[in-house]
Amino acid sequence: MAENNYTFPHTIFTEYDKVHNVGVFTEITNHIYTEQTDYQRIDIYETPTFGKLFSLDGVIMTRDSDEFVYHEMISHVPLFIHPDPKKVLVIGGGDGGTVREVLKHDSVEKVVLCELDKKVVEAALNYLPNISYELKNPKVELVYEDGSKFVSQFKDEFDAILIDSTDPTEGEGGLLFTEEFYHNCFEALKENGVFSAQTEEPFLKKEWMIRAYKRITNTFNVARLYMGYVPQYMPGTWTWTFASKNLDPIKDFDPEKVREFNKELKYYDEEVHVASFSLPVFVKKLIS
Ligand code: AAT
Repeated sequence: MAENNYTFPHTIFTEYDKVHNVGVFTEITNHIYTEQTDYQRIDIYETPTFGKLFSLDGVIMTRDSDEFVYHEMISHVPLFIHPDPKKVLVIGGGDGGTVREVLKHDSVEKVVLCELDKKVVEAALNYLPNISYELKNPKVELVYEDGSKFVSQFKDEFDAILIDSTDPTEGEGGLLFTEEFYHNCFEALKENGVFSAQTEEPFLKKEWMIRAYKRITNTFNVARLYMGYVPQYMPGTWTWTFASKNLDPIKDFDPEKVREFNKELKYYDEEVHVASFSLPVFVKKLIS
């Protein structure tokens, strides 16, 4: 008889979706940090398989092993469409992964990061150095407030706005999924402005994906949903929506610019850019 070598791990992290009664779990070797802030509970764990794992209210936000997928896709898809992005606003994303990717574009002179919860930035700086290290870059300005309020004070200010938010059902994330918010982002963008927002996924969260996509479509002249494989977010695929005042994510895309890019990328390239806008049949139906 085959020997069963499996021993149940002593300590496990569980993310449980109470609406659908499904979840994921992973062994943890160390609970590095925990804090209940004014907004949410932050936890950072060490795991043997995925490196550091950062969760908010028990939901995985990012982890070392595969954070590059989400952060590259939310940043490079819009930034390679803009002819010369100089001033970028990131809303949410206090871990710093999106800011790190944005700063790979040498044209960028300033990144404003508007994160609701200062404690997320502090925890990331202390415990997630691989993700957060560019938050100390002098080009970065850190603002701690609700991004939906912050963005409403600008007009024709930014070349790109990236919405790296929690799910709309978590904490204050819902404030970053309203049509009014998307409209204020539109107003805050310059003429050639580009935009990208995380817009949930088509298996468990299709209602929110459709809602977010439709609201962005109602607001911007150009809006296109794109997809990627993001194993850290159950069930494993994710979507973002590219939007702009006039630039098209395919017609205005120059693959040569990506081929000439001299920074290391692990997921995004000129082929992935184009492919990510080719949606599976059921997703096309959902958003049609
Ligand atoms: N970079 C991947 C990590 C995140 S975390 C999203 C961040 O958005 C959190 O730090 C949260 O504090 C911040 N946030 C939430 N609401 C607001 C708001 N109204 N204004 C500014 N920041 C906000 C994204 C994870 C995606 C999860 C997908 N399942």
